[in-house]
Amino acid sequence: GRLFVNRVFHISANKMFELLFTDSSFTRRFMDIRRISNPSFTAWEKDDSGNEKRILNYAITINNPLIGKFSTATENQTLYKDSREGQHYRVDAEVYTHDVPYHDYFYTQNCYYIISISKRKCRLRVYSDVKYRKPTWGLVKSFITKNSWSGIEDYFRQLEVPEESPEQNQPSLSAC
Ligand code: YK8
Repeated sequence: GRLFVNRVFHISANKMFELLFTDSSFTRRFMDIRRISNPSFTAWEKDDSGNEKRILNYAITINNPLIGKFSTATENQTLYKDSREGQHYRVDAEVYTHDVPYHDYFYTQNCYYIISISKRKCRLRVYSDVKYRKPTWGLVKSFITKNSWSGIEDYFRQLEVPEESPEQNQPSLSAC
């Protein structure tokens, strides 16, 4: 995946997890700012492997003149069991956008890492990748990747303001 966010925040790891991955009025306002509407969440539920899963459905406003203004989306999130409350969390999210061209060809995978630095500080890292669900022609593939990357970049830009260790804030390629 590609590293889109790598930043230190002045809140605890616990708080960051709460803000991003629980259903609260704060989270709903946060989504609102991120142009996400009509969210519905299932609760976190343990599966057979011991990881926890939940499903989100929502509508997003899209900033791309090639596509319609809205799309519904489904996001499948997995909280890995090796996460330690207050210490580190890893959540993978598969985002399916249902109303964009070629929607049945691809989805986006986002990996979120929250790492505690101190009582009131944590680092957030987010890696994204475009994944293909079936064989896709070169031309279509480059069309999808190009539009996906620019959309994801646009979306995460607001979180990518360098604050500390600026040398680590450059987007780069790395394993997800
Ligand atoms: C989540 C990735 C691609 C998609 C979009 C699709 C272009 C289709 C290209 C055609 C619109 C909230 C994005 C950006 C919509 C928003 C998604 C969000 C930001 C013409 C071939 C939604 C994180 C997330 C992941 C993937 C994003 C989509 O929390 O370009």
